[in-house]
Amino acid sequence: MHIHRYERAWLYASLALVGIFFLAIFVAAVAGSIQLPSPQGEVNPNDLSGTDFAKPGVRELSPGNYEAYLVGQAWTWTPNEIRIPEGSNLKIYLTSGDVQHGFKVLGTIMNVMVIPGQVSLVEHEFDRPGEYLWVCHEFCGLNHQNMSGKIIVEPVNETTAALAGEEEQS
Ligand SMILES: [Cu+2]
Repeated sequence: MHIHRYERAWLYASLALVGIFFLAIFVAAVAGSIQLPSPQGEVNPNDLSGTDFAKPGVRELSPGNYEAYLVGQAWTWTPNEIRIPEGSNLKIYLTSGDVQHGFKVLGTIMNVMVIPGQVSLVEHEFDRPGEYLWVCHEFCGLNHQNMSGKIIVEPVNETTAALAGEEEQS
C-alpha cells in the first residue's frame, strides 16, 4: 500500500506526540511524586464509634508531625478548625457520615473526595504561617456553600509572627 510521504510524516508526528504525553505522565508520577489519592480503608458510615473518627480532631504524633481526623456531615465539618505550628507536616484522614462531600484546602495540593464508608487521606507541609480556608467542593444540599473550615498555621518565632501580622493587615 502506498502512503504519501506527507501523510507518513504526520503519522509519525502523531505517534511521537502520544509518546511524549505518556512520558509526561510517567515523569509527573515518578519524578514529581504526583499521585491520585487512594482510599485508606473502610468504615461503617452509620457507626463511627470504635474508629479514629469517634473522636475527631488534631493530634501531635511527634514535634512537627500532626494528624487529624475529620468527619464531614451535611453541612458541617467536625472539627472545622485545625491549629498547627508553622513548618508542620499535617496528615488529614477524612470520612463522611452521610452523603458524598469534597475537601479542598485553598493554596495547597490538598484536594480529595469524602465518601461515606471510605477513608480518604491528604498530606501537606505548611511552611508559611497563615489561615488556609477549606471548602466542600461536592454539592451536598441546601447549605453546601456554608460547609467550610480553616487550618490555622501559627508562626513559631518573632520574625515570622511579624510577617504574618503584616499580611493580615494588608
Ligand atoms: Cu458540599
